[in-house]
Amino acid sequence: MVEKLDAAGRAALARDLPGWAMVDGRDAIARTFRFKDFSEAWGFMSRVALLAEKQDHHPEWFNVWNRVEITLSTHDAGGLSARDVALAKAIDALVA
Ligand code: H2B
Repeated sequence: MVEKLDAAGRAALARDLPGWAMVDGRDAIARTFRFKDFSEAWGFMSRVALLAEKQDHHPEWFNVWNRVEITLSTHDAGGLSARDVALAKAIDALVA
């Protein structure tokens, strides 16, 4: 079982992951990414997929053309954990 993020971890979210927001009604964070076109969006998704496999932690996501919406939550924890924070930071680094 994976531990849920503690109060300090949650307080750090706004500071460390300013592009991400809490999802209404769920213990999850989400961010929307926009690209020039589908090819750029798909390239980004491919890089995220490799990160996800490396971290054994996988996004919930939705893509329409140049837009990629990513939601992160830890199913094994029933909510946010440090794994979501680590993946979100790695995803942010792809677009930094
Ligand atoms: N991804 C996410 N988002 N949450 C999980 O709890 C999770 C995962 N668990 N990827 C991993 C895979 C688990 O199912 C495997 C067996 O390690």
